[in-house]
Amino acid sequence: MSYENLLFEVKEKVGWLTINRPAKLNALNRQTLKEISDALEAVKRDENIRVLAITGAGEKAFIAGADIEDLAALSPSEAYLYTRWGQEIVSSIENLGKPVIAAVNGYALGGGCELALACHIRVASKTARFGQPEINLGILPGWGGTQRLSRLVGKNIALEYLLTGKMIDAEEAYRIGLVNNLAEPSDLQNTVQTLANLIASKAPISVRCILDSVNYGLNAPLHEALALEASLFTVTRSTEDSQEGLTAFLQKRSPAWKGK
Ligand code: CO8
Repeated sequence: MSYENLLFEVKEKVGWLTINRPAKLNALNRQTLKEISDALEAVKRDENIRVLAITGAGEKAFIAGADIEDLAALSPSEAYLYTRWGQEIVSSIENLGKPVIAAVNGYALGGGCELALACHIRVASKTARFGQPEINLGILPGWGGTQRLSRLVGKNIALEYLLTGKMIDAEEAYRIGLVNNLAEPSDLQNTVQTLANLIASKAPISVRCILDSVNYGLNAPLHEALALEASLFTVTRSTEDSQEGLTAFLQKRSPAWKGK
């Protein structure tokens, strides 16, 4: 598939989706959002891709937010529909059914921070800067930022950043648990590829069930989440791969996964 504002390549079993509008700091306009949505569908269907990594083109930005020119032209009813559409696309990252890692190579602001928040893991370059500056535009983060940032770093810390619009540098992002890990800018892609390869080497159905257990379980009361976990445990235990994994351990050899 060819895109106007995205680059896509597969390295080993890892898909790399690069937002490619560097002259606009990879801001998300309608065309880019549509292409992200199409690319996610393609990744979901492609059995050769086990993990998706998302990054931004150029050295300056991951994604500097929704395209402000687009936002300025919206009527109130269009704004509602645009917010909901963006939320659906961002949520489809969280619900892709495959692990998604944000390789945050620079500014991750507004909708760019929100997109990173919907990824399952975030690795940032030491030069990355996060933030929800919507307050400075007289709006609010409408692609999940008020919810996912609060759930990830806690209500008090999230509110400080949401209410001030202050940028969060990479060290601070690491300190508050917004990112999993930091890398030197020149080493970011390798770091993410290594992490993604490690996940891609695991039993595929276990990977999927762990994602589902955490994703859906965290939004449920604990007793329901534990019941879900037990059901998914039983799903994994019914796979050929679980028989292989348990046997391989006992035979002191590496397992060979089939994804069955
Ligand atoms: N939208 C459109 N264009 C942008 C954006 C953006 N979000 N960010 C940067 N650009 C453009 C600039 O306009 C400029 O274009 P041009 O060269 O044509 O003038 C180019 O990118 C380079 O940017 P700067 O010259 O500003 O670069 P600096 O290094 O001086 O500054 C900053 C970098 C600090 C990142 C600065 O560009 C900035 O503040 N950008 C805006 C950040 C922002 O406010 N993001 C939040 C946007 S709102 C949002 O994301 C809401 C999400 C929910 C939407 C709900 C839908 C209804």
